[in-house]
Amino acid sequence: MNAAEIRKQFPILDQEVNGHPLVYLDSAATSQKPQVVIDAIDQYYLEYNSNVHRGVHTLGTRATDGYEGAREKVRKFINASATEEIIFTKGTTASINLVAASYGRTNIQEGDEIVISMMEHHSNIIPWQQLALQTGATLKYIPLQEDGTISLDDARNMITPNTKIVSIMHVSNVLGVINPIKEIAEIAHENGAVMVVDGAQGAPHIKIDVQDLNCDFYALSGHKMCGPTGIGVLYGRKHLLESMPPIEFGGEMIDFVDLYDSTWKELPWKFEGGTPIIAGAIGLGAAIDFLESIGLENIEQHEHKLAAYALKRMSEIEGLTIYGPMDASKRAGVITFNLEDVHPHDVATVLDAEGIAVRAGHHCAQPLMRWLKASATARASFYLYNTEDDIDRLVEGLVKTKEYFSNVF
Ligand code: 7TS
Repeated sequence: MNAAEIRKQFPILDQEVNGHPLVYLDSAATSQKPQVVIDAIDQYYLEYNSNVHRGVHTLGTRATDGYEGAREKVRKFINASATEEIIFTKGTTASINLVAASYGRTNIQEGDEIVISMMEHHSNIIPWQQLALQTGATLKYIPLQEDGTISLDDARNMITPNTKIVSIMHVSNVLGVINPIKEIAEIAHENGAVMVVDGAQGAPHIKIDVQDLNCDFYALSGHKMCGPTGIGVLYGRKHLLESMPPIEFGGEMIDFVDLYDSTWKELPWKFEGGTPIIAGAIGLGAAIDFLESIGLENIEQHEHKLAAYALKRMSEIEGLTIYGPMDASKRAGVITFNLEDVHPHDVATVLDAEGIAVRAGHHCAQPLMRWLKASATARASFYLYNTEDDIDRLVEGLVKTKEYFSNVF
C-alpha cells in the first residue's frame, strides 16, 4: 500500500483548513487515527461497554477479552516474552514516572547515579530530577556531539559502577535521531545499572524488539502510534516488576484486603489500580493490528525516504537552519528548523494559514533547546500517511513565509 492509499484510511486528513487541503506535519505531538481504530472504540461503546475482570455476564467477558487481548497484541508488537511484562498506563509520562516512583524509590540511595542524555524530553528528565532530589542521588547528562547524536565513548565515560539507572529516548522528538539503545544498554548492564527506554517516538516508527534491545523497561504512548489518547504501556522485565511495589492503591489491584494491610494481585494487575483504560487499550490493539498490516519496516523506510527528501528540499531554502544530522539514515521523520529572523511561532502561524500544521516551541525539551542555542524552533514531523506532496507544500509555505516577512520588515 502506498502513502496516498494509506492516507485515505484517515478520515480527518480529508478536509480543508483555512481554505487549503490539510497537510498534517505534527505527528510527533500526536498521530492521526485510522477508521479501523475509531471503529474499534465505537464498537466497544456501542456493543459491549462493561467493566473488566469482575462480572461473569457476557458483556463483561467480552470487555475483559478485548482488554486482555490488547495486552497480548502489545506483547507481540514489542516482542516481550510474557504478557505479565505489559502494564497499561496513561502514556509514556506515566510509565516513566512509575519506574521512577516504584523501582527508583526502592533501589536508589544517596551517592547513586542516574544517567540520562542532553536530548531528553521533559518526561524523561523531571521524574529522575525528583528522584535524585528525594534520594540524594546524582543526575548526570550524556553530552551530545556536534550533529546532535550520542557517542558511545561519551556514554562509557558517563556510566560508572555507581550508576543505577540509565534512561534514554529511543528516537528524539526534536532532532529525529535514532539512539544506539542496544549498545547503551550493554554499557549500563556492564556497570550493573538498569536500562530504561523512552519509546514515545520509537514505537510508532521502528520495529521494537525489547529482547533484542536488551532493555529493562520500555515506555510508549498509544496516541503517537495511531491509537487513542489516554493509553500507554510500560514494558518491564518480569523479575524487576515482581520486585517493585505498586504506586497506586485501590480497586482492581488487590488480592486480599484486611483492616490494616492488604496484599496485591500478581503481575500485571498490581500496577493497574482502579477501572482500567478499557476503550483505550482496545483502540491501541486495533492500532497495532493496523500498523502491523502495513509493516513497521515499511513505515520506517517510508519515513527515511521522506526525511531525505525533506532535508534536500529544505536545505535549498536560504536562511533556513536545520537541527540534527543531515544524514537521513540517522533519523526518523522529524525535522526541526528555524527560518532566519522569523520567530518559529510566526512560521507556524503563516503555515497554518496555508493549511499546514507544524509545531513551534521548545517541544518539551528545554535543556536541548539551550544546547541548540535556540529559545524555540519549528518542527515538521512525518508519519505513514505523509507524502512528498506534503513536503512540497511545506517548502512552498516556507518560501511564502520568508517572502511575507521580508516585505514586512
Ligand atoms: N517522550 C518523548 C520522546 C516524547 O516525544 C513525548 C511527547 C513524551 C515522552 C511524552 O509523551 P506523553 O504521551 O506521555 O505525553 N512528545 C510531544 C511532542 O514532541 N510534542 O508534543 C508531545
